[in-house]
Amino acid sequence: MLAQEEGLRRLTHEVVQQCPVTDMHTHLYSADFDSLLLWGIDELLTYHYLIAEMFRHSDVDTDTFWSWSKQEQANHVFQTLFVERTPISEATQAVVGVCQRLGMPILSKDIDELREAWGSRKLTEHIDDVLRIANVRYIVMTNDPFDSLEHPVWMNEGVSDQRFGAALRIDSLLLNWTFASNRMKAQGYTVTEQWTDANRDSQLEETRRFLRDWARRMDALYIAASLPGTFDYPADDYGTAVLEEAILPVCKELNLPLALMIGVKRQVNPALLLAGDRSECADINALERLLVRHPANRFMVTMLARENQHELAVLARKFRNVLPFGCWWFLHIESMIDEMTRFRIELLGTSFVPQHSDCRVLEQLITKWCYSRTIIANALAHKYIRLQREGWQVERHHIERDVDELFNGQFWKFVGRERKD
Ligand code: RAT
Ligand code: ZN
Repeated sequence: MLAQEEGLRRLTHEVVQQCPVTDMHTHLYSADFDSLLLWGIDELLTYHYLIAEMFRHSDVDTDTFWSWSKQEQANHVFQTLFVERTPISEATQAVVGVCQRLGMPILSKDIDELREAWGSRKLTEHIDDVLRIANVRYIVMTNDPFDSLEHPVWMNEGVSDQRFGAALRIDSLLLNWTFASNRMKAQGYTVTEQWTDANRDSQLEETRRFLRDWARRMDALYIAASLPGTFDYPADDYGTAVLEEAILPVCKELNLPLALMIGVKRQVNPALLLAGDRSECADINALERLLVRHPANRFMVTMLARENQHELAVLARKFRNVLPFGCWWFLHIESMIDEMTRFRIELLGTSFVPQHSDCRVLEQLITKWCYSRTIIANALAHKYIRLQREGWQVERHHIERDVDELFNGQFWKFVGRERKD
């Protein structure tokens, strides 16, 4: 590589590292939510991505494992994946990276030493430190209106930390009406488990009222649902009615995008609990029909199967009301982020959101973003060098503008809100 090109590559990495990011989908909470905010070594080690990997090596019976305390589970994961083996998978490497960057003694391979080191951290300062090291400026949570643990916050002062925003998550409204209707009923909405011709309109009216109330209460940035790969649209079921006649109208009325996370097959191995889901390929035609029929709605879309990624990027070229985002879950690995980011840039320029962290444990922000930034910078540098070879002069402010658009601008423009800087 010519010295000038090496300079451009280094400049790109520098800009990408320095640009604070908006993390548009996480499972993190602000400290207002008390025990819902997960942090520390025991939570890091019992992350469900690691638990699935531990079960591949260990003979421990699943019921026995789940009967253990969190600390005992963490001990077993640590022993299996970090002491008896080399932590080379994406999820295990991330724990090593978190410890190194926070100055925690991972090399001692002594979990009690790690616990002790974490024990000296004060949560409020720790949150500041993690966000500073990860260079994350804003975190979008995933907020479940049916989770009673969240209610004390929403029914009182709301979120006090301005770096955290809400996303109203409503999977069960589309996938499990029995559960959703009973929870809605308990909150005072007049709905029933059974759909009949006679109650259809009032069920939908109450669902709209429920969505409006919660979107306003949370000041939600968007409404979100994750869906199976078998998602079909339109379908002759209550799900399509709820989508078309409740969710999409409320999104339009409140000017909110709908985030669809498509391609998860839940509980293929229920014995693994949260770790028991897998990815499944979806039919992109369902999404296409949704976009065709609802041009006045905005959709943020991520898909879980690798097979769906290229066609999603192509579809996004045809519909500006869709914003592809992130490399989700099993795609949040070095090789997939690299592949997806490259062809997304090639097909979409800067009109997508390259990554979200999906963190469940606070400290994961550090490595999930650090690794993603490096891969994204590599992909961008490659494009800038090629562009320069074509005769274009690439300057620092161009790179800054592009990276800011990818890391912040696309999201805030799409949600139609003022940026939180
Ligand atoms: O990535 C995850 O942790 C998954 O368990 C899911 O939560 C997924 O990201 C989702 O939002 O449904
Ligand atoms: Zn998620």
